[in-house]
Amino acid sequence: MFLTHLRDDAVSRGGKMKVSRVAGALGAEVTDIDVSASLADGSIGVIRDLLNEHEVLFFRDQCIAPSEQCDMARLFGPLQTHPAYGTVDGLPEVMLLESTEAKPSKIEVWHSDMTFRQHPPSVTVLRGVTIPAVGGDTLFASMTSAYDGLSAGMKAYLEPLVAIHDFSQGFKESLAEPGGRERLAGALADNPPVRHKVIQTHPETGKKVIFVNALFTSHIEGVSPLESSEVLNFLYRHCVLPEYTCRFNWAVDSLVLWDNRSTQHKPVNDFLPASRALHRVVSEGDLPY
Ligand SMILES: O=C(O)CCC(=O)C(=O)O
Ligand SMILES: [Fe+2]
Repeated sequence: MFLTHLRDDAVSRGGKMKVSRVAGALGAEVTDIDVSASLADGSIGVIRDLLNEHEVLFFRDQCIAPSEQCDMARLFGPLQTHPAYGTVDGLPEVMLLESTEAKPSKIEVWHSDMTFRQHPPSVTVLRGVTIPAVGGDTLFASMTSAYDGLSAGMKAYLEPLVAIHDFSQGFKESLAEPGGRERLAGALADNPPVRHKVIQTHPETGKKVIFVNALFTSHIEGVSPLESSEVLNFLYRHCVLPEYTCRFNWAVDSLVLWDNRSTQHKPVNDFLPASRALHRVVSEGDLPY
């Protein structure tokens, strides 16, 4: 059963849109909205507040063109491109995330997107294009709730720490493929390791979040390798306790928006040999601090 609460202000500002919270920590399903029409009449702006409140938003039956998906992502900032993913013809900002029996997804671990950049995306917009009959859900976790669940002593310990995030760690399987290093040479050269604070403050909500992830974070600066790996492993396990998560079951034309600064996500790769494909657009909003 979904826990349902409707926000009167959101309903009045966004037409007859309904917002239903799906889990305790994060996530809301938004219904009775036509994203394409709302983009045209400007009423989509209400989505920004909803995203700050719920951290990930789920829409159904939104048959929008890739260019409209770009328009939606642009509400949150300029679009970013990705150095390694394939894209839709003529639209370099629309990444194609495809998993087939011959080429299964390499995304296995919890992460937030592109933290190997000094300015990672603020918001990701993902649309279901080919969806398996069973499986292929995406899991989400709230880094706000995970931060709130730390002890005062652990919060104080983590506060001054800085972690290194590294493209080459996140793409190590691709780099190890025959010809991988050559194919990704430009991406490697353009994306040297970057530093991000372990605990960050969300620029819009002012809430603190945990900002390390198992895909891209290589180590914590200034502590021993053992301390770094043990602290990171604790955080990776803590961040995805079931109480901090929610789960989305895709259909074709489902549309999901998440705040990449305050959440992590993970695809559940349980659908092979079926295929699955999604279109992804990311935007560069304000940085956490
Ligand atoms: O395939 C998914 O469910 C999520 C893939 C992913 O990590 C992303 O779109 O950033
Ligand atoms: Fe991702």
